[in-house]
Amino acid sequence: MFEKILIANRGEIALRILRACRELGIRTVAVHSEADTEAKYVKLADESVCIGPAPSSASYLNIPAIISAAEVTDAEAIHPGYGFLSENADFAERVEKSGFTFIGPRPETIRLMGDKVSAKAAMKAAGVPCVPGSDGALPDDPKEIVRIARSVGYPVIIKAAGGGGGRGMRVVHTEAALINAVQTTKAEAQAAFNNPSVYMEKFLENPRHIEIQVLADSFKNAVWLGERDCSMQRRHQKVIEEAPAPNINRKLIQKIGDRCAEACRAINYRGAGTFEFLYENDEFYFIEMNTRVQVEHPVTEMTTGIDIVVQQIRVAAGEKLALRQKDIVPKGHAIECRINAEDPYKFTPCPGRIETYHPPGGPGIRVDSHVYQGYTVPSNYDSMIGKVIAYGDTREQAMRRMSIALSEMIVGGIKSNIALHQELMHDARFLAGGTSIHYLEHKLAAREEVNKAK
Ligand code: MV4
Repeated sequence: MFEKILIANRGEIALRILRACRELGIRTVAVHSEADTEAKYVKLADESVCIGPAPSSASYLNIPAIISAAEVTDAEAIHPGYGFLSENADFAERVEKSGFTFIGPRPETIRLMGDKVSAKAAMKAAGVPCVPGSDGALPDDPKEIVRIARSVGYPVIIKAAGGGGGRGMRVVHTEAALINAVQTTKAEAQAAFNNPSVYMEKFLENPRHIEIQVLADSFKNAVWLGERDCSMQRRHQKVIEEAPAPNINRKLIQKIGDRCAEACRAINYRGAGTFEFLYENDEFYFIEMNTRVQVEHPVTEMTTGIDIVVQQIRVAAGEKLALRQKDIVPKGHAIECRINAEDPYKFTPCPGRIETYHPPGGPGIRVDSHVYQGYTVPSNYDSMIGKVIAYGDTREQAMRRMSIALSEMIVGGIKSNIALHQELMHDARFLAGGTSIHYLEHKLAAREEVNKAK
């Protein structure tokens, strides 16, 4: 096992990784920007190194500074967390070339999944069901593009190979709009990702976002840890996640989960990963794979009892997975609310000093947060200040416990989205389970209409 790990991230996930290291008896190095000097995980880490000024481009994305920090502190491995450099294949490669272990998949795997065209081709070949569409990147010939769209059937969606997570996509409803849309998406893709390659899929009008968590070691052992429903989102930012996904046939999920684990073995996947699917009319369609630990990993930890971050570190250190698929039997229900420093209905970020802070507690409540009373939320990074996770025997109990937790929670001095979460815990359609990716935006738009009329 490693003796020392450098945590190349900030905020709640830096603290989460630090806790996993503690449990494994591994010493920690926190790297931080000038804006994060007072952060809790920086104080808790065995060592800390300031790697640059507040903007992430100069600190958390500063590859030479992070590698130098690992060199001067004698760290053996680097955990990238989520966001920042976590899915940057060049970073993973430079970490390994400098003699450190990157806690994540091999750089080639990150590259394969980073290109959404190659990711889809690999998953299709491995037997994972994908959204019907073009076989690979679209050709240049407009006649060919028209022919492909006719065979897929309108509406279609044009997506950038270098995109993902909602960036670089365009829906096309008619043949008249097709070629222009492809040209525009290509130009945008070239500008944003330095890669003009685009592909086409059937556009699914009202799907749910369901994802499968996997874990794999370097010896072709792979397991899946159940699914998460992340449909409650706004502008591609997830707001609430839960496990298991309500109102879906268990046999169907079993089949898809087994396919994901099989695909991991097929591509020799290593580490934690997530297969993202759209789910509509009782069918699953793969769209993308994430090669990192995700914000919402705790709901899976609560339902499986497996520490995903500890497992990431173990397999990166070259251990064999000790988990067997038959022993992974998710139990109960978990739900996570992302707590953001923002206006609960206008969504404008609200950084600043937390004057009062009272986190919730009680049976089944977990709080993953790095903040404390007197902490100042910096304006340089995203607005998430923590996550409340509620576990229960049933979905109803988990939601009830979440509602109690939210009612106890006080974050004073700055605005937070706690009130929005509390409203959602009592939303009849959400309580029924199975709302689509468009539900929250439609609800908020309807709310706006009512407010205008008043
Ligand atoms: C889609 C889609 C409908 N049909 N693909 C957006 C994020 C990226 N991961 C893929 N996305 C979508 N791809 C097809 N063929 C709708 C979305 C989408 C979406 C997906 C997941 C979660 C939230 C979303 C919000 C808007 C659109």
